[in-house]
Amino acid sequence: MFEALSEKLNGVFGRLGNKGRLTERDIDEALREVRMALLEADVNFRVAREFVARVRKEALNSDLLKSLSPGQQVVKITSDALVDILGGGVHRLEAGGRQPSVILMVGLNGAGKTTASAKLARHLKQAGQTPVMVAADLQRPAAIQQLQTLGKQVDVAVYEGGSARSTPRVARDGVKRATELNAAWAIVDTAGRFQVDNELMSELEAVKNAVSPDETLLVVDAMTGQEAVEAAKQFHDRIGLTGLIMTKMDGDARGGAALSITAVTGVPIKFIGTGERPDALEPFHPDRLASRILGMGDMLTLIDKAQANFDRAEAAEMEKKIRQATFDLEDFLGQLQQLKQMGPISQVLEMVPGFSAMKGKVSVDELDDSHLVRTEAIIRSMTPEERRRPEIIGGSRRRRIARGSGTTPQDVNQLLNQFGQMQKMMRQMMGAPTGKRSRGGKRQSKKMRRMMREQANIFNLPNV
Ligand SMILES: Nc1nc2c(ncn2[C@@H]2O[C@H](COP(=O)(O)OP(=O)(O)OP(=O)(O)O)[C@@H](O)[C@H]2O)c(=O)[nH]1
Ligand SMILES: [Mg+2]
Repeated sequence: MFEALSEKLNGVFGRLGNKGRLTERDIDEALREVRMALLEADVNFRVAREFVARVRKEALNSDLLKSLSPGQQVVKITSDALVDILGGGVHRLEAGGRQPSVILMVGLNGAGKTTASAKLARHLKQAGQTPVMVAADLQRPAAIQQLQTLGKQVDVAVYEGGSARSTPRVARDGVKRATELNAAWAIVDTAGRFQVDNELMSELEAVKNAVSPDETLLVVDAMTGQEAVEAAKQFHDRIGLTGLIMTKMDGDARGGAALSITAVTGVPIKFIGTGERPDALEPFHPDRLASRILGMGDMLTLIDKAQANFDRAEAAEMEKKIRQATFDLEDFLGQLQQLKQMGPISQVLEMVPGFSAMKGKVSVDELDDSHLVRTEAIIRSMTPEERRRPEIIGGSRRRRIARGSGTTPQDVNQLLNQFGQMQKMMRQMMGAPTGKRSRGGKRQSKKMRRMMREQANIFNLPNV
């Protein structure tokens, strides 16, 4: 997401930061580049123009030109402006005053409505609330079945209207069913169209009148760029939206739609979709995205993800093992699996501050998912005894493991060496006896140890 924009902005601000003091001309030059970068990212031209004008005004009004770290202040002003155009704070789902609260999902064909319905259902369920999904797409023959399959995956009840042919009727009956089931939420999935047309809008108006939704969420495909923005304007004018779900952010390198849509329509993005699976949904945090774009990383989302995926008790157990230096390859395998659950490693790493600047300097081969898969295959080909005591692995065992995992004895060797180093590192950072004592004194090493431990807790994997 936002790779090109992020890279360009980092370049501009990097050059600016290298200058001691700034002149008005320096700022204008930088902002011209910022504007170009925004336009290349497919940001709506009016939004780009207003954005740059605001940053310029604030930069010149501040004491920036006299300050000693003007570059940093420009970044701060830009970051605040980005947060604003992205919608300010987090916009949560608003429950209505009755049971169930109704969410109406609308959008063009293929935007991701049905997938997003299931993702939302899962999200609500994880928050301890009971959702019911209502299959009110009577256009596409397979739509009901698609929702039912997803319902099974996320373990959420799906209402379907049988032979009923009236969409408002099915929607209303579905909400009634949700009431009977004592559900807190009813999520109504509707049919899409290839473009915004009168027929679609009339149908949605009728559904809206039938169920009086608390939330009317437009699902838009980030990859369609300014078309998504245009569609959002039309939907909002006609039926009134309370929020947006921007899907396929994982496939959208430019990010223009996300950066323009709220500024153009006034409707906030509530969630973003970052993959096809039901767990690939994130509440939208403008501040985190802004810092991600400006290359400041996104530790908060990473921590959220880590917390959602990691079991506290298990993490404590791991820490103990690391501290006592009994962390073995079996544990390592468990860690790899948890890491994989957080999403593609490239996406996870993108959130680490400074990683965008590091990109290209680190060997990608060491970071991509295929490396994880290979590592996993090697460990899986070991016997439990070998996983516990890798030191017993000699030449013939090595060859057997390589054969079993479709790798080479060198690969196995490499993994064992890396693991050995990792164990050594863990012992050092957890303060287990290493025989040596650094000259830096107690205070520093204590602080360092705490920092490392915190990091190890976040990743639950010390060598990333
Ligand atoms: N990569 C990626 N794919 C997504 C995302 N959301 C949905 N998709 C995919 O987009 C395609 C269309 O998704 P649907 O949920 O069926 O879209 P829809 O809006 O319900 O489509 P219609 O009912 O035909 O209008 C599917 O292949 C989904 O897997 C996302 O966030 N990322
Ligand atoms: Mg659908």
